[in-house]
Amino acid sequence: MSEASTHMDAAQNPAEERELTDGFHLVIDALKLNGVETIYHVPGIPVTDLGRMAQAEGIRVISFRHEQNAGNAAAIAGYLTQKPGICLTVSAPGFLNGLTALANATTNCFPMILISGSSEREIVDLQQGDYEEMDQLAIAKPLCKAAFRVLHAADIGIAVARAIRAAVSGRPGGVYLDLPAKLLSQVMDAEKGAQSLVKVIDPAPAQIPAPSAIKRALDVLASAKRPLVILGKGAAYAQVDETIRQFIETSGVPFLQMSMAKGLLPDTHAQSAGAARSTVLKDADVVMLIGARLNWLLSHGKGKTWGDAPKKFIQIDIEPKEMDSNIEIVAPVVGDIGSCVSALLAGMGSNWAKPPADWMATVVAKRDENIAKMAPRLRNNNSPMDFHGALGALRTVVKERPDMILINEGANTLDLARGIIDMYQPRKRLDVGTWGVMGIGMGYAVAAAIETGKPVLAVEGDSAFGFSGMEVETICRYNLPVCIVIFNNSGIYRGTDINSNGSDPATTVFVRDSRYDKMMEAFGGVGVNATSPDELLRAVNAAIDSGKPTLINAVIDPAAGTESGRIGNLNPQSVVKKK
Ligand SMILES: Cc1ncc(C[n+]2csc(CCOP(=O)(O)OP(=O)(O)O)c2C)c(N)n1
Ligand SMILES: [Mg+2]
Repeated sequence: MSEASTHMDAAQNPAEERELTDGFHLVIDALKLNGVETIYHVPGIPVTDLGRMAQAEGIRVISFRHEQNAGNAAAIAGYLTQKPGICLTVSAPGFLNGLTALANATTNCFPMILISGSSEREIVDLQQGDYEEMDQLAIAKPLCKAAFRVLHAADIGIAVARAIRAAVSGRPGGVYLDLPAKLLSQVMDAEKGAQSLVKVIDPAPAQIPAPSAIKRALDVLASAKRPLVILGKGAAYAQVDETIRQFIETSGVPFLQMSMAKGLLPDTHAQSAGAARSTVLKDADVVMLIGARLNWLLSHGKGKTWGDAPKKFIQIDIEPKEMDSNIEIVAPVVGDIGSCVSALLAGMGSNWAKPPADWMATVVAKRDENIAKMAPRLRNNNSPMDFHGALGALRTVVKERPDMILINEGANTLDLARGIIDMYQPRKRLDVGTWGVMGIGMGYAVAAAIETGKPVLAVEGDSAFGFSGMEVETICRYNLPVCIVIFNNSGIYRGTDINSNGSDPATTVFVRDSRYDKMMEAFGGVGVNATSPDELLRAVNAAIDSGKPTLINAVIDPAAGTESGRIGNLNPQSVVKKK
């Protein structure tokens, strides 16, 4: 086209003289302005071009095989970085697939934003049967911290800002952002569009605890004869590792770390009561919870687990409603973990009296006794392996490579790994979290590798792995340094159940002698079949040294596990069940 004709076209259509932008670009610009570097995604109508354009504009867009895994990746990215992880999905079914991850993120207090495309509002609201019709906003609302829909391109900037602030401020959680298809192609003046964007200032403001609450907490702590501190993943999320270490060491109090808090202080720390859990829960007289909730994982703060000795609870949490959720909290401290722990530390001064020496001595004696009892079981080289032998090998690998990220899901595979594998650095253990949900494995593995650049070891029950297993292709496609170890005991809990009525296999058993390692080979990764702890150890070390995507099929005795791992007591019992 000649210059003259271009000029003439523009004259006939004055809109072309202005620079224009559209919904697609405003979403991308708003995310970039707020430091979003990665989007976890599955393409399709109406967001395929949004993903493409985001990639073209320099955002890393990781394309998954299922939205639940993309959502889990976004959630754990949020946990690791304190910035909301972004998951981008298509409408209705894609949205619902991502929603499980959003709900799980909210339950675990991970900041995440699920952005889903949606169908034509007018048709959806009249229920006239649009392509992938669904009132997504209404469905998302009860399952997340906040949910927003944007109808005008000029509102995209403020909507993204609100979503970010809602996700990370106060107690973090999931946020849903609904983008109808029409919005993405809406056009507006580029300059006005740029002016409409909002960079969120101080997205998670410090929340300073009241001095009186700090004094009350310290008075209770000082009065204790057998104090205990419990660190939860909220404490790990806060990234104030050094302040927490100073607080623990100045206080002289033994501590327990909840599953994902393991490694906040090394599990081998002199004050760690990890291997004396049941003793300290029963015998402590004052318990200080830091970023840990008194939910089912701590038996709601009452009952047999906590023994008969009267107890006082101090709780530090950013969410005031957490206090007294299950039992009375005598010293609630509301604020962000960093501000609260700093204030406690300042209030303790330099002459803080450590708890009576006989308490720490009792804890240490019990802990060391339990560790010594366990040691020989971890050194067995049985084939097929039992859980202890296999985990003994992995324990060594983690000890030698403390900055590696460990992902863990399953039942026996989870509960035993949690107890056996010591962690040495904060935020290195990522697992099933508050819900005990299966299916986080590969999503977490992908995001952990991408967000941290560290090698990832995913220790997976064979059932647990199945929930997200197709993402081994994603791991190979992006060539991520992920080593998956599948504890293959041919089933859920065990591989030995028998159906008492008919020829179908029992509900908890899988195909015997299956070879998950072949799945990895199908996509160009390395597959290994390991039948002894020694073989397993060698294979994991080789995988991590090479940085190549690797899947190790660890052959575990099908009879080795127990029903539901360590939480079999939660199963309801039938009085009429035939034995
Ligand atoms: C989404 C979801 N579905 C089902 C369950 C119930 N569940 C708990 S553990 C588990 C699998 C346990 O088997 P496996 O991963 O092989 O571990 P193992 O005990 O055999 O080591 C299942 C299905 C769950 N926790 N989450
Ligand atoms: Mg299993």
